[in-house]
Amino acid sequence: MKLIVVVVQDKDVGKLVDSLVRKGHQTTKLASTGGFLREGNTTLLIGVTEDRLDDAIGIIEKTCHSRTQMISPVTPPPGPTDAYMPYPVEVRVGGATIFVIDVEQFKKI
Ligand code: 2BA
Repeated sequence: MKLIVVVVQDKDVGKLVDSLVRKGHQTTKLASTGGFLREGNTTLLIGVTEDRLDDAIGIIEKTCHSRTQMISPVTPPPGPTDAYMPYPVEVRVGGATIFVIDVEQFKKI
């Protein structure tokens, strides 16, 4: 048994959960916040048997898209600030950040 922990953009999550459930994968959806952008994203927990792992990851790969986002630095850099000109920086936010963890025990009571 494996546990997939996947961080995805909110824009992709509806379609992703639909596709996973349609293929019989059970999921738990958690609201999360990225440490860098400090914006909402979604973390899914997906428990799968090993023979179904590739199928679940394939669905994630097919459904989640990376996008670029502009962010404006709000904090001036350390040191003299006279010449500080905050300008937007482009950040590429991934389609999905996937962790696969071995599950020692799985029980439903
Ligand atoms: P955030 O932490 O909000 O990061 C959003 C995007 O900002 C990242 O996309 C990356 O392109 C960029 N970024 C993050 N830290 C950066 C830094 N120190 N300098 C420059 N750019 C930086 P992704 O890498 O696709 O990550 C998307 C979200 O997945 C992250 O949102 C975070 O919530 C989660 N994540 C990514 N890597 C993780 C990790 N190793 N552990 C836990 N969560 C992770």
